[in-house]
Amino acid sequence: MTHDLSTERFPEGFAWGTATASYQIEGAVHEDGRLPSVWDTFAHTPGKVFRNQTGDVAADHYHRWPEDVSLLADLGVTHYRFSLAWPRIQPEGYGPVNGAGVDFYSRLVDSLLDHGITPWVTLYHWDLPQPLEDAGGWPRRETAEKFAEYAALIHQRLGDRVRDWTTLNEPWCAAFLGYASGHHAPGRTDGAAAMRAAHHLMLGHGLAVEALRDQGAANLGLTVNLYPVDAATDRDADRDAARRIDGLMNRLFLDPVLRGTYPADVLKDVAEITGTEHVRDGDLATISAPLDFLGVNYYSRHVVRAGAPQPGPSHWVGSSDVEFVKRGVPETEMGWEIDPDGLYETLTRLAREYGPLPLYVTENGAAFPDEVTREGRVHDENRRRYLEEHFRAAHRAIADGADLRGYFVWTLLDNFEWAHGYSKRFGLVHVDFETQVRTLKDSGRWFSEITRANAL
Ligand code: PNW
Repeated sequence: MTHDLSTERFPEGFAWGTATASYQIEGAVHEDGRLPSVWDTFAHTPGKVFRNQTGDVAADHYHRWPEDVSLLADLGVTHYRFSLAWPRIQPEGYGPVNGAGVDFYSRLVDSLLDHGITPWVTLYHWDLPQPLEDAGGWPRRETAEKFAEYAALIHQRLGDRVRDWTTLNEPWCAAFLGYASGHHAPGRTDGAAAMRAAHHLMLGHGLAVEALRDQGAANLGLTVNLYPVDAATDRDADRDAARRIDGLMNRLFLDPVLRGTYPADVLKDVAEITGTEHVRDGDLATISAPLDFLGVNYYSRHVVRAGAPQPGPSHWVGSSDVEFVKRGVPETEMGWEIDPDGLYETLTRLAREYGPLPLYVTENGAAFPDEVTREGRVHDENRRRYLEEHFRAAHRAIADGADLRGYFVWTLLDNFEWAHGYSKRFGLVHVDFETQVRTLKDSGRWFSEITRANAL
């Protein structure tokens, strides 16, 4: 299906939003019964995060949420994607609901609805309750079952007002940064454990979808982070490196959900590291239960070549030899090359290879080192241009058949950027972490024109 779009209009009813994650913005880690997640433990372990910074206070959203909802209203968004902190809702990861924790999200949802903003809830954005990690974490099958119980419990409390649910954010990061390279919490460095974690994350997704469908949930999806992967040269070895990275990054998550199979070539690549004993009969049927949409987080492209295997932990399980090549194009502060065509390729590839499926860009954005001027402005033309180029790429993808229904900018507020602490600023709103003063950046002002016009 192709849409008849004039050059700058988006389809009628297109969702425009911003996205956030609980641990990155909330702070208030000890309040109202919340217990530690793996990210509290990790951030408080010396040497894991830039300058040993933590999410203890973050952007203090737990206390400042009314102001943040006003900012969303200023931005003119139709939707707001945020995640729930599992350790607020079930502090130990199992057992009864913590009412005070649920109340926080319940008030937030009510306020969003009062402002005409649709709440778009992510159930898991990496803050696993620490007791579940102590019991084995995602490499252990029971964690998937616990996740589905949590999903069912919170849906009972919010499902009367929240219609749109995403199970997991970026299972690739949770599995491979968390358990293989150890760059993210819980910081384990065991490739076999990471492969089991990947499967149990997908199983948790499937079990949660089953549980929410039983309760009549309307709009269910999964968010994955995807990259086009190119070989640096036509050499066979480099093309094979591209196949392997595409396998681990993209197909290992897309195929089970959208095709009900694991990519055979990836299982073969990792066979010496781990078998498939942890994949039980029926798991893939659970994982591939039909979805209402796929969420795509897009930041950059990978260009790779084969090299020599590297000693030490790698998040590329079985492919530590692969080298990531820079092409010399402009980068964001993360060192990620700016590549809007990659978003077009990602969205059209999904439509072409995985069939018709409603898509949402659930994250896209850029880190740049922003400063507030004496006049109280943040002139972030680089971020504005980054967003405009990516919006244009998305628009082209729609014109060429991708069923893209919405776009969430990462992110509303400058926040705790995981292992980079507060050193990377992705927000449309600047946060002074000394005073917690919020300042709408120029990119945010510009975005508010886009959301209102539904056009570029
Ligand atoms: C995503 N990588 O994380 C997350 O969903 C956000 O919480 C995060 O703030 C945002 O992107 C910006 O980083 C990623 O190393 C973290 O490839 C790391 C990677 C990709 C995504």
